[in-house]
Amino acid sequence: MFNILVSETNHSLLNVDGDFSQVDDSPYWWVWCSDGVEYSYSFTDKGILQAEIWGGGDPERKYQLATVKQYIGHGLPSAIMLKGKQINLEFDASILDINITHREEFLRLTMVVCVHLDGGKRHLYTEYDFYQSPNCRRNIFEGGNFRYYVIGEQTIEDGWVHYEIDFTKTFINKWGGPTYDAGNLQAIIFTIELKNANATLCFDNIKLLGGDIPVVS
Ligand SMILES: [Ca+2]
Repeated sequence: MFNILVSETNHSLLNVDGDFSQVDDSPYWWVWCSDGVEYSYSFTDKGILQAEIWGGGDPERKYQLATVKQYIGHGLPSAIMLKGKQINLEFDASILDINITHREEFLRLTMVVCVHLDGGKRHLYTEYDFYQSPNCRRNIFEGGNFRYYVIGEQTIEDGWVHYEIDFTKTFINKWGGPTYDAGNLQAIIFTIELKNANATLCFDNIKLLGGDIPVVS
């Protein structure tokens, strides 16, 4: 288990339906995939996203995307200003299937947190990878509006794996405190990046937890 969580007692749950217990989960979870990606999903008492693409797709792109996300007003509250807050993120993930037999494969399974700056003019993506394929590991670099952590090397055999992330600490490590204080959390996004690959990802018990940072006087 990846755990760099600060133990906090005053935190409250910020997101709705992280356990997929609603009769209709669609008001809280949104599925989006790149053109050319074949995909299917189901929301029962958990979320399942299956995605695949073989050949085709945009030759200029290293990979395509399949995503399931909660965003402001859609599973998340209407605003989450980061300044003065400590935020933790927890989730359970299970990889049901992977096929990366193609020589030109690319596959990455990651939980992404999107933060907006300047009223949405800039989007910063902090990504927590729990699976990277061999070609992905060779071809992944930080830069621009994207930083990442490797929080696991999960396999199908692992079954359900629980992750706990201190979002505040990990964000500040990558982007700095002033950027944190200027940001607002916009979305949490289960993401499959893929090319010439197939993956089926299962997820449950996603908890975005926030509390006030105690003021030291
Ligand atoms: Ca559940």
